[in-house]
Amino acid sequence: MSKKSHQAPMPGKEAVAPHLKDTAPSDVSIKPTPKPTPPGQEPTAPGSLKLPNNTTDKSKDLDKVRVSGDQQPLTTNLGAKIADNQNTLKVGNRGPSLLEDFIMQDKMGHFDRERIPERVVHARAIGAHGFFEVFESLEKYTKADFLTNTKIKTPVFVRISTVQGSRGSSDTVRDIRGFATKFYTQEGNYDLVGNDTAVFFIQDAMKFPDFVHAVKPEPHNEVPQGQSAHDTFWDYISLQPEALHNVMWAMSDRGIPRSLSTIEGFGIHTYRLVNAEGKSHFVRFHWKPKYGTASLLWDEANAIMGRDPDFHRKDFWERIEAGQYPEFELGLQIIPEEDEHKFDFDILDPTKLIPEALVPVKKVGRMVLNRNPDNYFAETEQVAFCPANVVPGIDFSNDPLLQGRIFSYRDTQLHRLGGANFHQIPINRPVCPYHNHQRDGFHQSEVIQGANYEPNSVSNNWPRETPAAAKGGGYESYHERIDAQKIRERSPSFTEFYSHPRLFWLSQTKVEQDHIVGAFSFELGKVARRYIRERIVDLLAHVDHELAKRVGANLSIELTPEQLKYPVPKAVNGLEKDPALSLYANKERPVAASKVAILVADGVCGTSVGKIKDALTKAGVFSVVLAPRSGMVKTREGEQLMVDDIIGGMPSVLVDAVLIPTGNENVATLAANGDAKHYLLQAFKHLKAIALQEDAKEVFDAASDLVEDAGVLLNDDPKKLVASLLEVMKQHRVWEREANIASIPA
Ligand code: HDE
Repeated sequence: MSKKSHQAPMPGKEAVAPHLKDTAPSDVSIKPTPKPTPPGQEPTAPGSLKLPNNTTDKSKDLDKVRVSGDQQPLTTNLGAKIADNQNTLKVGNRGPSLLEDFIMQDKMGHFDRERIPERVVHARAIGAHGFFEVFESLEKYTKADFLTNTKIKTPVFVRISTVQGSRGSSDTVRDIRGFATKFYTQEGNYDLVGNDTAVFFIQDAMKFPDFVHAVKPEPHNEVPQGQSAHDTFWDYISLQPEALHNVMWAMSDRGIPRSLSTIEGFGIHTYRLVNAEGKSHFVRFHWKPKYGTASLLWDEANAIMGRDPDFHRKDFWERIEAGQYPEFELGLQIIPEEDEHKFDFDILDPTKLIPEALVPVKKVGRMVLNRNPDNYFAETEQVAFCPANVVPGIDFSNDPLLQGRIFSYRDTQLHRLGGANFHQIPINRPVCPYHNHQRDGFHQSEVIQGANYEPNSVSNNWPRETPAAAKGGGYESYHERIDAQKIRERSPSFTEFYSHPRLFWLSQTKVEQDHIVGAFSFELGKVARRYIRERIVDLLAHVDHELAKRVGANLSIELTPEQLKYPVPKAVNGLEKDPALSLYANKERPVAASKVAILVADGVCGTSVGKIKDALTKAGVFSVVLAPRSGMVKTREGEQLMVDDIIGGMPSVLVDAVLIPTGNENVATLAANGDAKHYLLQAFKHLKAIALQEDAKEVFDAASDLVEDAGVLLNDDPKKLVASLLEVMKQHRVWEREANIASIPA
């Protein structure tokens, strides 16, 4: 190599000795605006600065530890001001470096310890603050203050997660979503740690590590990330028929939600509510989304993984910033003790759901998530949920999965958060006082005064026990009478595995069933060992012959005569179908917080764009203006129109519908633009509504292979066009189109 090619570029004097002058100017004028910000229109900033009216006891508590470096000198962690943050201390400007450089050690030593162990499951998530309020007192069932006092708004922090993938995995993978809520009540923290499926994969906590090992990336090559489509997962499932019910849910559209605000949540286990008289009712918890249930299509979910792996995170963040707060109603299925054995299954079995058609869900309160965290690590990463965190009035059942969880979560936090004082981390601290004689440990951050044992007389025996009481008393476990032998055994009442998956399957609409068949076929197609595929098809044959035949056909597996004779499972308590298990049966959903792309180019009718945007905003729908180039386009009226992104930058998989306004030049440009034509092809293929104003139909025609149907809307009047678009969007997708899209090349 010639000497010349080795020559480093000669830096100027300023670059060799960069100092404060080279860093950002002190007058950093870009500040978060104290008003809602529609998606893509302003820089996203920490939400809590934006809306001072969403204050709760928890946000006030966090205010005490919020730190801002605004207008402050840069210092070491111990407060010494730093004069040079660019250069290590060296012997001469060409080194070597000196051990004495405490500033470098302070900075690097902290950096080297920035990571903590990620959660073994549920590593990737969004977090949000908000409040919960109960509609009317539930004192008939529980003495819990936050469920009986209608005057209070209980602060909450919610974390919604995927299960399999690590922290950096994609949002739209096919997976279960975790749905964990921490209620900061005046009687202590109550954690409802649930999922977006009504059931779980296994019946006993003992099996959890095996199940998780099987679903996680395989041990030899750590593949695949964020996916269950691999051998070890399906091997495990094929050997554990109890898992089949939850697998059905995961293979359904619920496995790929459109938004984390359009999922249902479930506490899964049966719990107990205990009232002031000590009477107990069994209960199952539900979260019902205000924005309805909606999912992605598999092809769309796959495309989003590449186009925007943070899709769900951004969507949730944007909804909160824009004031379209994710909201969920708390629902209870209450079962009197005397009805415990009324069902064909055991209500302690977490792989079985209690059909809503048998026990209706009583809506008892609502939770509004109206505030984004300020710091992902401090809040969403460090929050520590635990099903053992209960308050008086809420108790456990003997579900053997739940019993194991009561141990595992605290144990995992001790490891993950580095010691016994993780309850002092601000996001975990209760908002009510807490005192005891526990002391010391790593990172003790309180200076506790007084006696550290009990009973004591040196501090007059404070803090003292509080006797259990109807109100404000100490926690008292439910006095359940149990007369049994100590034994390691599964209850025979847990051993029927097929009637619940069948109920789920039969309750789906036709398109949902098609998607389930597609999902099984896709996942099993990735399983290299053919005998595992065959075992799963065999399991499916126990659920429903038709389902097994259809999945088998896609894998070239034919059912044997014996398999075709498998008896049809009994209907659950005589119930063949429950529409509550379908996402789309008889359900219209609110369109608010959906996103519509408006495709424009130079020459677009600016007046129409204005009217279209106004009509969408009025309905609470977000709009994004996309053009062949960033910045601005020139309207037909000669004005500048602000563009949110380029067409290829926000492909149709990231929006719910597309609209093209009129304008000769605009239409001609888009009709000749490959990105615009692909936009329509893909939107059409993904069953989205397409709205075209006047001559914009030419763009649709230019994207050949498309045929007009009920989801292709034409109108000259921008307001009427938007009105018809919103009507179609209530159905979420143009479902009847699905039969006609196989040949669309998108
Ligand atoms: Fe979890 N689970 N789990 N799980 N789980 C964890 O706790 C565990 C189960 C759920 O956003 C871990 O902090 C065992 C059912 C959610 O921080 C860990 C068993 C349900 C989250 C753990 C189960 C869940 C977790 C990992 C079987 C739905 C995320 C890190 C006995 C009702 C919470 C952590 C968050 C997290 C253990 C089964 C939901 C290891 C042993 C059933 C939503 O402790």
